[in-house]
This record gives sequence, structure tokens and C-alpha cells, in this order.
Amino acid sequence: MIRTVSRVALAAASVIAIASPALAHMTFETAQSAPGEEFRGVLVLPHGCDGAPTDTVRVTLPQGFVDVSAEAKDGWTLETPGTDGQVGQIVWSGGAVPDDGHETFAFTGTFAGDLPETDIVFAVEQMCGDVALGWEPAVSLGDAPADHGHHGGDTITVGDLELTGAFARATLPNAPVAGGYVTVTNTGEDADRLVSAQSSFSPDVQIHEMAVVNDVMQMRQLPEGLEIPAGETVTLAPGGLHMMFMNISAPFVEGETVPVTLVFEKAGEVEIALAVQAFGASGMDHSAHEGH
Ligand SMILES: [Cu+2]
Repeated sequence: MIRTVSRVALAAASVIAIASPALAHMTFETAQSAPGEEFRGVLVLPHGCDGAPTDTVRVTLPQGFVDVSAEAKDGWTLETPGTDGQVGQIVWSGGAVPDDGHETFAFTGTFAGDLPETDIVFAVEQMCGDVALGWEPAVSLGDAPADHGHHGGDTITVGDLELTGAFARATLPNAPVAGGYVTVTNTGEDADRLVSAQSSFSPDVQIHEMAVVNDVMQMRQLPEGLEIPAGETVTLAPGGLHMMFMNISAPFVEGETVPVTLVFEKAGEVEIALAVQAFGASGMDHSAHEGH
């Protein structure tokens, strides 16, 4: 039996759900650089492997990441195998990070000047005995989005849909995920459906609901998307329905905007800009638009 609970009850619980191991990703502390620039990659272990301590961390370096040096750690063996004098992998082994430890592993290198201004993925294996977890933390070599698109406070119309109050909340420096919110009103005679969303800030933007399953608060992906019934308004808000930006490539910074393209079954695609509010904001404070 699954029931949707009230937004008030969910507000406090959602913080716990976001911090749960199932949703924690391995990311870089800083994930922004540029072609030709030196980069210090600091990987933060999100957790062990299902309770077991982490004993090996192996990073496979992408093409074009050169002049690499890895930082040794007390109690760990450091190896940097490679070919032709180029480091191909960095392997820390023989240590033990408990499941609840948040140890960091760091290295420095330079992105080649001829790399494209896109996201560069580092493949990371986290091993705990026989169990291995795979991660793909990325570094963005592009600028922050130059075109901020529509103002977050505007009403945007696409087909029979009106979108208002698009916002996100600022993320803490190491947060792997972020939520996005918008209100959608269907003025038409037919139901529509938000089927997917895309953003340059995340390789995987999911549509989530909050629900209580066996008395445990959970957020769940809606694989079929979200129905927008004819003549009704559906509100995505903290503690309830939300867009979930997985493995974000850069923090959400208060005062900036995050672009996201929403794909509706009938109305089609529309790009909106989420106005990033302070960490913990409810989205109900419209003071940011005074004098607009
Ligand atoms: Cu979520």
C-alpha cells in the first residue's frame, strides 16, 4: 500500500532521503575547469559498498588529461600505471575507509588545450573486497551557461500549458543531486504528460515523487512521467513532486539560473530557467522579483 502524504510532513523527511546511500554519488569537490588549465581533482567517497569498508579506489584517466600526479595517503599504497610516460590510472589500495567515512582521494593534472568545452568523465572503481562500485564523476570544461534564457519569474506558455514559478534551491558544495520545481497549469481540454527533462547541469534529470512505502519515506522516480490533467494545475515543490538533477556537474548557486528543457507528450519541448534560491528556500518568497 502506497499513499502520498502531505507536503508539510514531507518537508523534513526529504532531507534524509536525499542523503541516503542509494542516492549519494561520487563526485569531485570542484567540477569546473577549462581546456589548458591545471585541475586538482578531489574525489569524495560517498559511502562504502553496502556496509563493507572501501579498500581500493581506482581512477581511469580520460584522454587529454596530462602531467598527472597523485597524492599519497597514509596507510594506502599508491600506483600510477601507464604507457609512454603518461599516467593512465591512479590506484590507491590496501587501506580501509569505513562505510560511514567520507575520505577524500586527490590528484592533479592538466587538461590539454585542444579538448572540447564539454564534460569530461573520469571512470572510478570503488572496491570493498569482492564488491566493486562504478562511478563516473565529471568535470565541466565549458563556461557556466551563457544564455540564461527566460527569467525565472515569468510565465511561459507552450501549447495549452502555462509554466510559472520555476525555481531550484542552492546546493551545498559537495551535493551530488539537486531538486527543481515548477508549477504547470493545463488550460486545454486534453490531459498532457511531462515525460522527461534535460539540463546541461546533469546527465540524468529524473521526475520524482515522494511517497511513504511501508512507513518509510522514499522518493521514487516516475518512469512514465507526470500527468498534467486537463484544466488542472500540478505543482512541483519541495517535499513533493520534483525534478531531480542526478550527479550535478556544478553546484547550483543562489542568484543564478539553471536551464532545463521539459518534454511534454502533447505540448512538446520548452526550455525554462530555474531561478536558484537560497539553500532551504520554499519557493514561496517572491521578494526576489520586486521591482521587476
Ligand atoms: Cu528525488
